[in-house]
Order: sequence, then structure tokens, then C-alpha cells
Amino acid sequence: MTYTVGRYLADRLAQIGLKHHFAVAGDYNLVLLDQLLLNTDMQQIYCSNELNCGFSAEGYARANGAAAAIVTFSVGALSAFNALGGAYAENLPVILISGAPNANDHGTGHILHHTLGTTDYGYQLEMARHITCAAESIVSAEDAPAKIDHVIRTALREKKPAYLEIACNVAGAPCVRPGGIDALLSPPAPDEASLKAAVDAALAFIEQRGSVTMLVGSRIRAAGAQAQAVALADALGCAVTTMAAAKSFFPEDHPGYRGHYWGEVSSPGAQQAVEGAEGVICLAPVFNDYATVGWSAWPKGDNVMLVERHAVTVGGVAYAGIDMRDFLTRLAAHTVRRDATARGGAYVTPQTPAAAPTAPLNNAEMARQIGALLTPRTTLTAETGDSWFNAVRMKLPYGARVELEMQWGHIGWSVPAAFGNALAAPERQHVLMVGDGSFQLTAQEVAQMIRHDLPVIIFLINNHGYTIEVMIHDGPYNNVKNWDYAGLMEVFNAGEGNGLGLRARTGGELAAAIEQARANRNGPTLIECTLDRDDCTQELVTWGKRVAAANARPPRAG
Ligand code: TPU
Ligand code: MG
Repeated sequence: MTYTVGRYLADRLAQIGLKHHFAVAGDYNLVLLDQLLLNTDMQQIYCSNELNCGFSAEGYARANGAAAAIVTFSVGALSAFNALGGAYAENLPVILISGAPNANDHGTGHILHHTLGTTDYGYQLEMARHITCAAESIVSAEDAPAKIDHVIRTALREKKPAYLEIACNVAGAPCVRPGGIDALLSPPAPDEASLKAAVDAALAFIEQRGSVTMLVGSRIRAAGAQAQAVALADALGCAVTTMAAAKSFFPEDHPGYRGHYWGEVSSPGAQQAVEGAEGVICLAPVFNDYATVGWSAWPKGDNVMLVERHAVTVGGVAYAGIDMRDFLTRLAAHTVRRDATARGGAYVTPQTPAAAPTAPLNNAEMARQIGALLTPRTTLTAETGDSWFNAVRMKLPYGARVELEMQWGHIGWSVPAAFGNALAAPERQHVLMVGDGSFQLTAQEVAQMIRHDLPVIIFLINNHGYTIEVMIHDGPYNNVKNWDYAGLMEVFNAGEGNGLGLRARTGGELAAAIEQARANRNGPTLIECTLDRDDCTQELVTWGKRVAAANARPPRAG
């Protein structure tokens, strides 16, 4: 056997379509990294720390469908676990691989570096089980193929992260070669009887109602059912709304599209389209506290049909064993038209008039200029903060994508995620909106964009604080130490990169900076936009009050 455990893993990762994997080196994973390098179909990409490594992989999975990150034991893996939690929350198959102690040290009473200083090394695997769909420890080459295949197959099937740890002396141990990948990826057969019953119940649901609206949720991407949702919308002719976290998951130029439904902070007309309909067809939604605006806008009950990736609930019955794509296709083929909710006219976003070029820059003018930059080839990554609200209300051309992390909501996610996404999809235009507070968590990953000559345009919104938190609950903890954000680009270039740092204090300066950014094709451009601390969208103010009220509910008595 001339193959090794590490090479087996490398082949499998390449077979599932990875052209890159992300890594931070450490002595428990060095042999594994050597083995991975032998597969020339994949490039090894280095990150500044393991949190960023995990988020870079998460962003890569958004563009590529799956990703892998390789870290060292405990000091590395425990940082990466946060990003793994994010991948779980956001339904992304990120495979985290940790180097692990030498197999001879397990169960011997030896104390090893990078560990808790106790003699049981099982804690990391135990922790990983809580935040992954599959977790395995490889301490012998013989069972490595089965464990590697199990972890990869489960991650891809569940669209959730998975975990492997590989003893450092096993990564280079002789192992068989992997065969073809198809057998590993074939989906479980859906249940035809259940599908038929669900479609019949759904047809009855629609026929009994004069008006229906479709509401598209964020898990539709993991379900791979975006095209099927469009087909159903065509057949029904009804109004279609998206949830905020599903921004860009339904084409906004579709004749039925009526904007985003987000309770009180919906786009004009969208709240009426959903709450005034006799039936709401919810496709893969996540109704959390943020999405329901502090539990004030939560479609449920008899007038809701809930379509999830593997189940449909309608008319008080849950039908399991269904593939959402089959269900939507079948329903579209048989349903009757229900266009009452779409008669109100097409979706238009309120237009902000251009500000005078010399006037101090404000949020509305900044958002207007960023919105004007979007093309069908743009991927806009928007960080937690007012960037969410700015991105969600932008009108997207067909093909433009928006990446949000609304379920996990880890500030700082967007910088490494945009890096990973840009690496996976270099043919697209990458735009990032990130607040000052968020940026300070993961700023150093901009250096990797420089290292790989990625022309990401970064709008750094310097409003001198955690404005989203200011709107929910203010205090001195919401102030942020100012940085020279634009000046950082020279620091990261260190005389050998093409990063560009610019400042915009007026609309005119922002327009000029955007022109320079578009011309800078060989590296990222960071445009520091200076705003007042309390200058934000009205949606954030309204939503913030609701969320604060939900947080402030007193404990139940008794
Ligand atoms: O636009 P703006 O000012 O709201 O954005 P910025 O400056 O990025 O501030 C974000 C403030 C924020 C915090 C501190 N949003 N959520 N949080 C809480 C939080 C703390 N730690 C992590 C890892 N994630 C969080 N969401
Ligand atoms: Mg801020």
C-alpha cells in the first residue's frame, strides 16, 4: 500500500469538488498537511488564526457547496469550533479536521502539550459531537476509510458541519486508495406514497383558499430548491416574499416578487401580502426571535403550509420522507392559479435621492452608492449590524447574491467568510459591508485577501461603536476604540501587496473611492466610511425596540 490516510482524505475532498482547503499549522497536523499537499487538484490556503480558518471555510462552502479546514489539537480546534457552530446554524457542510495526539499516547497516562493537562484526550471529540452531524476519531489506518467516508457523506447529506480528528502518527500511515465517489453521494430514496399524500393535501389547501402568498426562508439553499420555488411561483402566479435571511434566494425581478417579509420592518406591501393572505406557503423558513421581530411576526397555524427539506406539514398533518424539490415540482405541475395577492403591482424599493457631493456622508447616501454598484455578478457579504438592514432593503439585479449569517450572528464572521467566498468564486465581484466593531474581531484576514490578490471591495462603516447594540440597549460597552482602518492596508501590504486603503467623509469622496476600488483589480480595497454614531436605518431602530422588548420579558412566575 503506497497510499496514506492523509492522501485518502485528500482524494475524497478533491472528489467532492474542493479546489482549496484552509489550514493553520501546528505540530499535531504537520504530517497531515504534507499528505494533503500531495494532491495537486487542491491548493492549501493558510489563515491567520483558527477562528478565521473556520469562517473562511464557511464562506467557501457558501459559494462552492462544501469546504474543509485543518487545524491543530485543542488550541486550534477549540477556536475553530465557534465557526463550526456557525456552519451548523447556517446549514453549511464544513469539514473540520484536527490533528490529534499520537495513537500511542492514548490511555497511557501521558500528559501532552496543547491539552488541558489531564490524561484523557477524548474531550475534544466529545465537544465536537454537539456541534456537528458526524464526528470521528482516527487512531488506526484500517478504519480510516470508513470513518472519513462516513463524515463526508453525512456532512453533504445533512448540509451540516462534520468533524474528524486524526492521530498525528496515523496521518502518514499506509492506507488503501479511495474508489469512485458516486456511491458515497447517492441520496436516500424518497417515499412516493408520502409525497403523493402531501401533494394532495397541499392542492386541497390551495384550492380552499382564495389568496395565497409564498414566503421563502433561508434553508431553501441547503435544500437545493431555489429553481423549484420559482417554478411553483410561476404556476401559482401569487405574491412571493423572502425572509431577511433568505435575501437573494429568490429572483427579485420575478413578476410575483413583493420584497422581504420581516414583520414591522418589511418592505412596503410585503407585510400585507403575507398577513393578509388566506394561506401562506412557507418554504424552508427559520422563525427565530430576530426573524419574527421579537416574536411579533410569526406565521403559524392552520393557514400556514410548511415545506421543509425533508418534510411537509399541511392541514394538521406532517408528511415525512419527502425531497422538497420533488414536492414543489409536483405541486407546480398540478396546482391551480392563485394570483390574488400579486395583483398589487411589482416590487419597487424606495429610491433615495443622491446627496450633495460635498455634504457629510450619511448612511442613506452610503447605502445608495453601494446599491448602485451591484451587478448580476456581485456577491455582497453583509456583516451583523446595520449592514444587515442596508443589504436587505437593496434591490438586487438577477444573479446578484447576498451572504448573511443571521442565525449564528457572530460579529467578525464576514471578513474571513468574504475571503473564502472570493477564493471559491473568483469570477464574481465581491463586495463586503462590515461595521467597525465587527471588523476588529477578524481584521487580519484582509491580509489573506492581499496575499491572494483578491479584489474584494470592503466598505468599513466607521460609526464609532456597536450601533445595532445602541439601538437594542445602550451603555458605555457599546463604544469602540477608534482605529485608522484605511491605514491598516499599508500595514498588511508590508511593501509587497496591492491592498488599497481609502477614506470617505462625503458622498463625493465615496464616489471617487469606489472608482479607485473598481480599478484596483489585484487586491482588496478598503473604503472607510465615516458616519455618525446614531446614523442608521429606521428599520434597525424599529426592530431594535422589538428585540429589546423580547429580551426584557420578565421571568415567568412559579
Ligand atoms: O453597524 P453597526 O455599528 O451596528 O456594526 P458594528 O460596528 O460592527 O457593531 C456590531 C455590534 C454587535 C455586537 C457587539 N452586534 N452584535 N454584537 C454582540 C456580539 C458579540 N460577540 C460576538 C462574537 N457576536 C455578537 N453578535
Ligand atoms: Mg459600528
